[in-house]
Amino acid sequence: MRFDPKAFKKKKACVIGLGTSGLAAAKLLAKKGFKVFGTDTRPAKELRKSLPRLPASVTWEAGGHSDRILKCGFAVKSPGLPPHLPVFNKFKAAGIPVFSELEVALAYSKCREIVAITGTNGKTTTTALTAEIFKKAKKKVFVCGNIGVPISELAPKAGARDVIVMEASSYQLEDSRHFHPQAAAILNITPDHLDHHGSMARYIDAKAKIFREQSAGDACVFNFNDAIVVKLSRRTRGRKLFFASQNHGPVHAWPAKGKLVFKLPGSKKEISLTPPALPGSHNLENAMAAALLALARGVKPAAIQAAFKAFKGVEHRIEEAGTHHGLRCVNDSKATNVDSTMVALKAFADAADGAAPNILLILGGLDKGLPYTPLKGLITKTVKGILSIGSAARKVEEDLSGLVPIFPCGDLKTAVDTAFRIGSKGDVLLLSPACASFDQFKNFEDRGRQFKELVSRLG
Ligand code: UMA
Ligand code: ADP
Repeated sequence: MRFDPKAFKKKKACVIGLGTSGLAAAKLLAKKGFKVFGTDTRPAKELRKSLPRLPASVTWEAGGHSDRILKCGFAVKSPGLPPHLPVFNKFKAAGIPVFSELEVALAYSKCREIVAITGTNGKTTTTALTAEIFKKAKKKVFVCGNIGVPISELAPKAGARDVIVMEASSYQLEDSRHFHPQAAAILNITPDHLDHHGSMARYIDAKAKIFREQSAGDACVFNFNDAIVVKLSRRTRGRKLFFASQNHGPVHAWPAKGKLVFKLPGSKKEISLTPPALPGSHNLENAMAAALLALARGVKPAAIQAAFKAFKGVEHRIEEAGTHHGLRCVNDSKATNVDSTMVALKAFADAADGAAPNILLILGGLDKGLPYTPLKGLITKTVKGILSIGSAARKVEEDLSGLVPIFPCGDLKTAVDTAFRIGSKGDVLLLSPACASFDQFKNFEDRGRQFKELVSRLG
């Protein structure tokens, strides 16, 4: 069932989860005249602190989801809640429809141009760059979604001629049945969030929802070097656009001689652009995806080139944090899984061009249940010492033993201290932890900012 506000007029709305997106959805629905009941598992004391002033028509409960939820006509699900929670069985048994926050938000948007980006890694960077391109093309751009700004907050403000550039997580996509972006991209798919989705097949199916409602007039950008993504591309009805690391097969974007080359289907003309000045071949992929999305929507190459030139990357993604105490410090706190740490090490390996390993790597945090062993090859090539932190430290030490010296540090401050003690001039101190942050920090941003503060203070 599609969320049709008129069909639920005078019904009470239940918002499940009062985090960033639930709160925005509650405010939106209250503004649209609904009585809203919010429910959250966090204790009232904690919740009260994080709830800004809510409209009077919003009531809420804390500490769990009681049967009061069943007095509502429909429910809105926050993206992070796993779909197998008992609360959703209750709604199902009572015949109460549950909608995703994304679809409720878009039901109130006039916007006719939605550009959505998903993938296991690279979503935020590609979303930010895509938004920059549309801005250079003189469009009014609304950037929202998993990037940190709830869709409910921004999408209703976008007009018919504006562009919504959305970072779409697998959580947001999984609950969406009618999501229809005019241009979409799937950057890559590797195992992640399997605890939430239950299996790799379900994770892939969630990602596939980004193009499920597309038709021939729409475009979907795929990574030709990712076997899972290529297989998935066979399921789209939209126009397929592929980017790849080389010009082979049916590809529409590839790097060549320091440039990015684009050739759209049906066009004989090649467009050659200078890529953004960002580290690593993964950022070339992000740039190709962003440009293909824009080209598919008719943006002129000059606007793309201007955005490429201006784009400086996003905080916490292989971000230079200054040279302190002779060590070049790099904050890659957003590397919250093994794949993204591999990507960072590969970027350093490519730039080092065979030079001796000089990275002191801070690894660890909250474990995500996958092995660290895939890092072995790149660690041998690039890393001279591992500084282990967080609750995953023991597993990191076991999985990576015997390669390079490992310094069990426990926490970030000790890791930074140790690096300044053991490091030599010209070494790189890299925070690219391959783990979530929630064991010792509020989130990855908090971890990254603490790292930057520590290196500048202690160094
Ligand atoms: N909660 C319940 N019942 C439960 C479990 C949780 O009530 O059984 C409550 C929690 O106590 C909390 C709320 O639900 O108050 C959390 O909701 P949520 O997990 O949907 O998170 P939000 O704060 O709404 O933030 C979400 C995204 N978070 C997740 O999907 C986990 C944010 O992405 C996003 O920026 C925000 O919406 C705005 O769109 C963050 C994220 O970590 C960055 N995303 C994952 C990732 O990138 O890997 C997917
Ligand atoms: P996401 O929003 O999907 O987490 P980000 O743009 O925030 O992606 O990047 C997070 C991390 O993922 C980066 O620090 C980098 O290590 C890695 N990464 C970025 N882009 C790519 C890509 N295209 N392919 C693989 N890994 C990437």
